[in-house]
Amino acid sequence: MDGSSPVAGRLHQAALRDAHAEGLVEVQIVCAIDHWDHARQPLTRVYGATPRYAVKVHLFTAELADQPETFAERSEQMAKADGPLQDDGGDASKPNIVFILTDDQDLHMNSLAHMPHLKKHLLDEGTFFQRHYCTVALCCPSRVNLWTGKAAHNTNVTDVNPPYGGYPKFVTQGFNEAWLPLWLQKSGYNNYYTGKLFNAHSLSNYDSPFPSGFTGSDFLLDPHTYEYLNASFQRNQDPPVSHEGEYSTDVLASKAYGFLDDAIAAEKPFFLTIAPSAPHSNVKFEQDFFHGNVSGHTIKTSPPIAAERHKHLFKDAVVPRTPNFNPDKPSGVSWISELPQQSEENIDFNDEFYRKRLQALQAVDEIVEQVITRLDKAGILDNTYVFYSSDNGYHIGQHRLQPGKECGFEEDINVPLIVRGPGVAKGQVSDMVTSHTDLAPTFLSLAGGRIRDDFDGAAIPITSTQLLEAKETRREHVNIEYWGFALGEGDFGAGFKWNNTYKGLRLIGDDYNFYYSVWCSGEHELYDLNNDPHELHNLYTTNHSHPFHFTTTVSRVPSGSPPTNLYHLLSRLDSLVLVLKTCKGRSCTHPWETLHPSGDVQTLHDALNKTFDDFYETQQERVQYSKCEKGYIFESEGPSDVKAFPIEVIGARGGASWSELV
Ligand SMILES: [Ca+2]
Repeated sequence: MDGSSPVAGRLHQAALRDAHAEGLVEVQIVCAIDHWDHARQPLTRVYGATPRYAVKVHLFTAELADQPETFAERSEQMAKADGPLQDDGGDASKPNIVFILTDDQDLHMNSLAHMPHLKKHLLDEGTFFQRHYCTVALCCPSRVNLWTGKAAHNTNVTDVNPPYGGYPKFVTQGFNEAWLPLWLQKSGYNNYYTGKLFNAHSLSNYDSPFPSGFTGSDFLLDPHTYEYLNASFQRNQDPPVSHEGEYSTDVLASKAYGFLDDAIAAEKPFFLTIAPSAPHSNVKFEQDFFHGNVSGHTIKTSPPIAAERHKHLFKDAVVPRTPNFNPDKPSGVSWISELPQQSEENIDFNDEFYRKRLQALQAVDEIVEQVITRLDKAGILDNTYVFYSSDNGYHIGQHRLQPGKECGFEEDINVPLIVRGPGVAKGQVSDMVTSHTDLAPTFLSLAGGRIRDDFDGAAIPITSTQLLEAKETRREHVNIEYWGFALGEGDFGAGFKWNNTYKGLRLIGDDYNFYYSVWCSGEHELYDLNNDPHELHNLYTTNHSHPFHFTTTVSRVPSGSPPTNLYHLLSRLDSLVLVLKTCKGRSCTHPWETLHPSGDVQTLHDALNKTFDDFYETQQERVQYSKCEKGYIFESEGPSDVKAFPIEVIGARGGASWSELV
């Protein structure tokens, strides 16, 4: 092996040992940072997962590889010497970022197909990430997850209201001093935000304290956040202003354009978030709701209200009649499996609810058009990334559910993510598995900021080059979490369902596509979405010795992976949830490494090797709760100790050679 040649690809602990054994004295590695999936942890801690920059790492002696502290110190010196990973002041050449974040917008009921401006300016001009997920299908926990880059079990903001969530909980958890706007400021960005920030951010607590990190802000405030014709906005450090009688999304649009003008005039890179409440239900709260009386009597939900100019649209639109729409047989587990089939009157009401959501989205679609037009007119469109997403998804009628979210079904967790900007492929669809936990690292990467050690996600490869490079190494899982209530919205909603506490796992490979969940009630779900895309057949309820055959919907991949059975499969999925339910940092992005520190296992197929049967099936504890809680109470969430597979049992490299590893 030529020690002076660049080596690209996987860097492996075992490979480093081999390099040492071969007497290698210098390795020069030049690769995009997303290739560091298999690198030693010290390297990742130093460099983060910033895909924009290529880095050079010199290992002057192979011995350094076995001395993590020295290794990290040396690497850090080089990171400083390399320069671009350092935070800096305002650099006008840095890209601007506009983030349009809607509330409760679905991906699975075709809302995007009813937004022509979004199609023209974002889908046709950018990349659509069709496997993007929120990790908590509820507004506030999802937004805190998104703005901190941390899993909900690490933010411990798991509800919309105190004691387990809401803006006050965000503050007491210390995140007003540790979140994306502050990190972007450190990278020289002006930050602007208009719209909904968090739930329970209200007329009474908007200034205690003010959200930190903004050059300009104009927030929608509770209790009027979801009243389309009675919104209250609160600008910078001014008192709140009522906009009763005006259309909320239009008020928000004018504020967004004002901030865009300010941002352009400042001649500094900027990050502008536009967060309308559309297409969320129109909600009226009674005062008691905010004083702990959370019930169907203190919250009144009704369909969203459209702007007058859009009320005539989509007269024939109905909720897509997918196989899981109001099915003849109940589906799901827990309270979902007890739902009655919906009556014609109920379905008619829900179809009208659906039409009003599409209508309410039209004012958002106009914002998309205006933002692009204004960026173009200012001559900065080519240096601006535009992101479009929703805090969580939405269901109407699937699995007999009334309008709402809070479930682990695809309708609720698989949300739109569209990105356009420099280097982003136009009109492309990516099947990369990504989540809201990745957005803070993504934005910070684009801003040239230093990736934090405690991020539970990793920057999303967004350019065509990055996507290509990440294809073989990007992870396959999303960690889904939920605590507390589910709320059926609308006239037939029947209020709150408690004990909606569960942990879920989405796992997607070339020939598998699973959703696995464990509920606080002890119930489980396993759906094979390649064969059951609408999640109607819970495989967990069938005999676990039943064989399982892998199949693929990807034409380039032949089917025919070795058959296994449900017992083998479930033990691996459950163990992955055991890791993810308390993961921090790298163990969230690389959970297989916690189970297999040698690095030999990177995918479900690797883990299904028979060598590991006893490890997964008898040694590892199963995920289970001791009690259903309304928030994250660690003591009620059962076993959390993860056993690691000992390295020496199968040898350091699992039989792979140096050449296979690099
Ligand atoms: Ca929401």
